[in-house]
Amino acid sequence: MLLLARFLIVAALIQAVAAAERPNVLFVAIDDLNDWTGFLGGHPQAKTPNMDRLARHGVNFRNAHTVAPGCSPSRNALLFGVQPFNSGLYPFYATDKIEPSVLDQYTSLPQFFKENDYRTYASGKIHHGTVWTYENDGGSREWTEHNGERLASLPPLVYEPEAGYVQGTSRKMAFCPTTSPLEHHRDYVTAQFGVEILSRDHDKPFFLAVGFHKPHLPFIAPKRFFELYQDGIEAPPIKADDLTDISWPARRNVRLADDLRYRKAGAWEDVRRAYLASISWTDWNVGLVLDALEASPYQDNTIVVLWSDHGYHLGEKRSFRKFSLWEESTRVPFIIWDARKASPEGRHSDEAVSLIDIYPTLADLAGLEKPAYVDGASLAPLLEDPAHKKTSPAITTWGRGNYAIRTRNWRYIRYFDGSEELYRHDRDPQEWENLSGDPSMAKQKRKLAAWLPAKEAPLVLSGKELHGVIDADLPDVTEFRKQWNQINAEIEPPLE
Ligand SMILES: [Ca+2]
Ligand SMILES: [Ca+2]
Repeated sequence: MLLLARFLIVAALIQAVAAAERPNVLFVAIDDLNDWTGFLGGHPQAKTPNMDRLARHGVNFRNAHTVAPGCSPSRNALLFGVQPFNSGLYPFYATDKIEPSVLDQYTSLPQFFKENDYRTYASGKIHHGTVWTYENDGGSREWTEHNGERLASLPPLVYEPEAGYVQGTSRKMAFCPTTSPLEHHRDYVTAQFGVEILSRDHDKPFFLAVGFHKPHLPFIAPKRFFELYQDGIEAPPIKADDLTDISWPARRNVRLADDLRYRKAGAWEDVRRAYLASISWTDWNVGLVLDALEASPYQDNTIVVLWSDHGYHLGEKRSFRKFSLWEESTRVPFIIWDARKASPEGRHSDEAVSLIDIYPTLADLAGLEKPAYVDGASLAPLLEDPAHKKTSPAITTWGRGNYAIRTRNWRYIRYFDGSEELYRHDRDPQEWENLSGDPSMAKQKRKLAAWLPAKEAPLVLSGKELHGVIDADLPDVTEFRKQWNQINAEIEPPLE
């Protein structure tokens, strides 16, 4: 009996020590950042010294992909740890309007840490919409008050077809410097919140989420970040007739009207400059938080994970923004730095990984058991040894029935109607030549297609918002084809 009691005391002590030594998590979310960073090299002029430093310290996942190329489905998948084809959360949602029975099946990542005796804090954009699971939800909620941008002095300039820069009513399409004080920028306020949390004494491990809104539209940033890009801005490689070898559901993911508008206004260079300025501004804010971590007592016991919710097109495939199953949309910056372990600088992995892996990875690194339903796999073996080979691909979903399978060297896309694309990255990094019709590729295609989801959850209807896709639930292409050929008439002959 005495022995048992002693055993139980020792076991409880071991558990308490394990809890006390649990790592903190600094969770840095970025909105709409593609590979135009120093550490991914997607644009030769991009200046991101702070994120580059983090990438050197940690493991830089250079072939990382979003779960879904839109803010809402990407974040729902990442934060609830469930693939869209398992949850039915394919398009955008007003998260607070989703039938509670749907989300009750899942434990959001911050909630998971909270239930495991962490303090949880958040500022800025983490979920797309409201899901409150943080310590600072109650009380003053002071941080949420800063979510609106107070940019009184922002010139309301937008691009309009033919007119170029005009006075506009919508600020969403603004591409210009701001002149307001730093404190009026919500990303600065978000960073300051992170800095403040890192300066506190914590009695428990913490999960601190800081979510930056930039470089999401409007592309606005303080003037000094525009001044970093005064030279001519290099255009990404674009193939003129790139869209002739893909299907109509694929073309639906192109933003042809935006491309035409910027061509006519001669505006693409300004748009790209403003995007780069917004990236450097984001990087500067990330740097404030990283500096605070490095100056804090938590530096040696914190896991930093930095990710963007999806990539971005800036004219490639005649498209703008995200919402596609191609590399520009799916590839994301993704870095994990587990500061508990001394590691050589500059480690990276080129294995295809997915943001769905974040949940199981963080649970694993914190020594916690993930909920049974959680999709993805822990990346701990790759953090231990970045040369580790992975067998499973990264899967991206865009509408029910539309999937991209990305491996180290291949991208295979299949749309709900059976149409396909196949790209080989060592020879065609821009994904220009669709090889899916090549008979010699049949075996390769079969191998990749074996990873397509075997089952698809039905679309969740409650709370559904933007559903801008042609998929198994919105399959009709007739109207879209007509629109496309109208918009495109000046540039190309009609496509069948
Ligand atoms: Ca986004
Ligand atoms: Ca093509």
